[in-house]
Amino acid sequence: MKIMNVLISIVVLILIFNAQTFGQSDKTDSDVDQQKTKQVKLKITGMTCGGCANHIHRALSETKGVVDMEVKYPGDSAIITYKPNEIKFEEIIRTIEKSGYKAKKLKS
Ligand SMILES: [Cu+2]
Repeated sequence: MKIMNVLISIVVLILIFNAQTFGQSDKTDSDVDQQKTKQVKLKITGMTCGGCANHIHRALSETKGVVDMEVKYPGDSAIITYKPNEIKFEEIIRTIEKSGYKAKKLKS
């Protein structure tokens, strides 16, 4: 029974240690937030209702490196703010295509 207690303490210690390292990496993430972002305008095709816009919005908001997004329906366009050091423009396009729509860059 004593061994069980020791084991549990070790597991708890490991958990606390991991939580702290995660906390630290969060800090460095917010440092990255200070870095410059890029904004791109996209023409999106294939949206047929507001739900489609929500669908794309959700896919993008779950994508690392995408800071802000505005998907317009009607209007069939999107304005994406992203961190070029975390995500490539092509990956954003691919994310939208994976959701079932087509996207291409609009001249700004
Ligand atoms: Cu729809």
